[in-house]
Amino acid sequence: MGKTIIVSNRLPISLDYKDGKPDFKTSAGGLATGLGSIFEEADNIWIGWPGNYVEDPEQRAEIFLELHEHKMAPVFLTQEDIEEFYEGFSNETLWPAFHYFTQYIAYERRFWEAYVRVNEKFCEAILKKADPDDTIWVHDYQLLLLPKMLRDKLPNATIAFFQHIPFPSYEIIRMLPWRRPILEGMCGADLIGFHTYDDMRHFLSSVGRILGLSNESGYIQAENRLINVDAFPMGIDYTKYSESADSETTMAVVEKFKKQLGSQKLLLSIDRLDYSKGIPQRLKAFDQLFKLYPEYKEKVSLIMVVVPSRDTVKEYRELKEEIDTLVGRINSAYSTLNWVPVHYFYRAFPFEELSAFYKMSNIGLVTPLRDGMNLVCKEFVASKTDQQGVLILSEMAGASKELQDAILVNPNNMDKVTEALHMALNMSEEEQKTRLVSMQETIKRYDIHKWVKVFMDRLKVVKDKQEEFQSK
Ligand code: GDG
Repeated sequence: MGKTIIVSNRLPISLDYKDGKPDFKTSAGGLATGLGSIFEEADNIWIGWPGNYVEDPEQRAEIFLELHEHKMAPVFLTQEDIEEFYEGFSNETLWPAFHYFTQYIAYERRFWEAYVRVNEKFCEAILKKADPDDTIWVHDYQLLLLPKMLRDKLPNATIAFFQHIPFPSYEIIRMLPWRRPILEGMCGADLIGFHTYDDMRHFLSSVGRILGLSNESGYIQAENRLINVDAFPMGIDYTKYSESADSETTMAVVEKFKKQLGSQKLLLSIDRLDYSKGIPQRLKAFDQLFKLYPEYKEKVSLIMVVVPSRDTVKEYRELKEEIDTLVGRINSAYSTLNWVPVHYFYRAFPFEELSAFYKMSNIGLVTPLRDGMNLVCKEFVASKTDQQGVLILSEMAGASKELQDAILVNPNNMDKVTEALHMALNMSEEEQKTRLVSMQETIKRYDIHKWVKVFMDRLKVVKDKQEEFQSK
């Protein structure tokens, strides 16, 4: 049994410089927490980009050594790689395509060439560390070609792939000039995981129609290999959120915030700046609430956190302007001297403050137009330790498949979102509790640790089947 190598575009760290020396902070994101149990074992390692452009070879060497101490290995990207592979093909071609924003897809040959080049760079970095019997777990859409590149070099390695964003219908995939190498790249893995059954079905249908490979119960037979494809809905670190909600630190922050805010009911929305998140649509539905139900004026506020992201890209800059304008319009129309309808923050908050927002808000408003899973809604539910609160959740988020006790809405249907707000604001305490208890049971049972275990257990089963198949 070899070691496990985790591969993702970004390493789970943030890199700064203090007095000219690299200074790392490990980021406690969901993936890092979940994979922590595997990552910390034996000689397992994590390979990825540290997230900055580092030109100086001496600095690179320092980073290399420092990361080595943390069982990580860096893949360094050049300015060109960052622009063409990361911002280009990953974020301007695959991201919009996979989220059904076909009008935003960039069809640039140089982006594609950079994507191939950087996937090869990752492959080389892995080959320096990998032994033939290692398990390599590749994550997400920036590295779709990597499983095949690795398979060509390490035919017997155990290779898994998990896609964190949606996998769209064949009708979208067929639009991409590079559809074939993309699907072939993914099929280098033994196990391919998605968040939902629909993503999985879309992938199998594309593989069938574009590569001509059929499947039986999620097993694709490709030349001399079996590939298993399935849905593994990702969970959160439930205990971290539920415990934090009741911690002294969080309670103190809640207390402080409440004093500043007053007694109005609070809606909460937290997203990275992205057109897939449906932020303008959400604001319009909120605006309509005051038009249809003026009695909510001065009684309800929206806390809206938008985490800065990709703001070098034109569509994101335009989206930011649209959000700024809408918030300005709503606030200027309804604000009074002691009440503001939208508390809008274009920045990230420390975990304790995020936790306080989850704890103190009455309604979680999570209405993406498209989302692979969406962890914010699960974190909101886990933080409701007093079992009071209502989740309004988009049908287009992967999480909606599990959280059927949320008020589910089509985020494009403004009237329905406004009605959902009205319903949530009037829901009895008893109903809030019934719905939350049911959702909490689900999220607690399928937490991030369970997700990793189920995925890794399946990988073993697939590998055994593979051996059986090849020995026939
Ligand atoms: C992908 C897929 C899929 C947000 N604001 C702050 C903050 N956050 C944290 C949240 C949450 C995370 O960021 C966002 O999680 P999402 O699931 O919404 O989205 P991504 O991780 O960007 O993206 C997505 C996910 O992968 C997992 O597979 O669900 O569909 O797009 O954990 O809490 N954290 C802090 N301050 C903030 O202001 N500290």
